[in-house]
Amino acid sequence: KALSAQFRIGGMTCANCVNSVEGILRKLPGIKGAVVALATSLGEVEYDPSAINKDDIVQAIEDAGFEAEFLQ
Ligand code: 9UX
Repeated sequence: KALSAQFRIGGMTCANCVNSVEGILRKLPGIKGAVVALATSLGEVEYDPSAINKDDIVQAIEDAGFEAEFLQ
């Protein structure tokens, strides 16, 4: 079953950043959906916990040059 989790993201300064973060997330295995909002610096992913975990998701975002932290 897919889980959904919210994260705070740092380092996004324009709309293209949003597109690139969403694109990175959507290409990861186990990600069912990803949305990121520039105005609030918040994002939400829907993911399959048997395929990917939160640490992997944070790592992928940080590898792209942003910061990320799950809210819970
Ligand atoms: Mo916009 Mo984001 O020019 O890394 S793409 S700042």
